Amino acid sequence: MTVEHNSSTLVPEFNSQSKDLPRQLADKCPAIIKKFEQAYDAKPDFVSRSPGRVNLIGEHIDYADFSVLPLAIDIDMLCAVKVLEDRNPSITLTNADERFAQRKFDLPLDGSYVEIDPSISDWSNYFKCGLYVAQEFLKDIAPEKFEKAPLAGLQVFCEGNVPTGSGLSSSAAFICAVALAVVKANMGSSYKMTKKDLTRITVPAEHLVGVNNGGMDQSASVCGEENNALYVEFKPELKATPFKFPTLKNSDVGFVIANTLVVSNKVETGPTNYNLRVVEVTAAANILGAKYGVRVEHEGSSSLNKGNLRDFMDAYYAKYHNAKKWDGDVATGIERLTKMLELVEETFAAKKDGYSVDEAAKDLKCSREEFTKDYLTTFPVRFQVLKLYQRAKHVYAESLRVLKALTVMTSSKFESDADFFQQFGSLMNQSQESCNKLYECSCPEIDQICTIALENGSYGSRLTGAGWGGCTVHLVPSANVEKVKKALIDQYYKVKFPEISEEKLNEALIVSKPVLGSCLYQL
Ligand code: NG1
Ligand code: MG
Repeated sequence: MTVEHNSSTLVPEFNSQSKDLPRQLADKCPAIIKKFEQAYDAKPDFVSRSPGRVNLIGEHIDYADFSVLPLAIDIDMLCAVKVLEDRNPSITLTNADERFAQRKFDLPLDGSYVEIDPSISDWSNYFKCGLYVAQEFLKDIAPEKFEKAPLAGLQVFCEGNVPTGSGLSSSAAFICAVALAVVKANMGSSYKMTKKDLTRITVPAEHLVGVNNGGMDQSASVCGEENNALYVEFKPELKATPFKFPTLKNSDVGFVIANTLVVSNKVETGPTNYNLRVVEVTAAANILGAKYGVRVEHEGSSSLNKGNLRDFMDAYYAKYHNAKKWDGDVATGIERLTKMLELVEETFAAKKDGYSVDEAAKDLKCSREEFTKDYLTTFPVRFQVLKLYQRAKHVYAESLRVLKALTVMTSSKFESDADFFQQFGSLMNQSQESCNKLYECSCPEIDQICTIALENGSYGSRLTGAGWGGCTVHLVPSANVEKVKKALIDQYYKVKFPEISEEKLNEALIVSKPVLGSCLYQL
């Protein structure tokens, strides 16, 4: 570990005089300020910014509270904001992207929340998610001011280059920038937000539009550090520890991000994909609990109000080994996760074809109605069977790979550069195999891109983010980056999209160093 964890430090704020003004702000603020002026005929007060992220390894385990290895990347969402002094406050939203039309809505005068209708798919819904969690936070820190009074009216101009539905967290980048902006707009310079608070409040924000996500994206977007990847832990408390890639003899560690350009919208596909997986792994955790006679309880809020696979692991170790909850220690984690994989075999291997609702209810010792109410109602899902064996096995095995990957990343003893690339790459490849076969969240385009990259100089290739389309990430020594890019252009992009423009190609293939997370620019 090269840097102390930074989650309780303040979200940084800059202005044009700042010596350390990040390039992301220096490059982009002048343009967005100008666009704001054109749209509103006034100057904004400040700009908030939050980046997208790529996850190197650890997919679909954040909602089971297992640690992940993401980094913030050099694409982001910016919001230029002017605070209005109006007795009937409203918020006007303008987006640089013409696909997203201007929106305006009033802020309730009694201090209640703006309604969000998750059944419609509109970009302003994501703004409202950020607004909602920021308002909750404001009521918490300054009840006398915000309990019964409206928030400040705003004019907002949004501009971003994180592709939507691509697994690079456009939604989290937007929501984090919005929540930060709303707190800033309402508290002025009297209050400085910590990274930890911004992460904590934004993690559940997307639940409001029906996505039952974990906390990886917001942690990475908020806590990103220049030139550092992050080891993000969710328990015993949310913590993002920055670390540098190892220094190799003859090569730099590079990651190529390649977008399949197959868009997967989680709000629309949730019932059969993302939200269904959350249900499957939560049901698996509780069936394990029933079988081994332990109470699988979750501390704090959880979207399904049920314990998850990490809670089961802790409960099992408490009962059978009189052991404390896992505190994140790597060796202990490896030992316990290995045991969990055995229990998954014991419990589910006989039913690899999956569970019907009745079968799951029987193993949980509850009625069909109770199961439906507890698992299938808050976030509606559609399925033939619940594949508990495959999903639980993926979560425990993937969590184990993250610990091994962290060990490789933070080691300095490599026989050769290739030794590092092979060790880390092989974990990434195993992750992809598991996402494909066990979690079934890959797709033919992802598989194709991974094959091409691996044949042309990548050591590890996998999907990143939720999958079912979206982006892939490839571990590529700097010397091979151009070769991998060219192969993907010739063999994937130009074949699948013969008309593809240079501009679109540049957006689809990203090579980015880790960048700073959320920040503010004061005019
Ligand atoms: P993407 O696809 O980048 O939005 C999603 C979840 C994460 C995590 C990954 C899978 C949201 C907002 N984020 O990421 O929490 O579960 O999938 O590892 O849905
Ligand atoms: Mg998203």
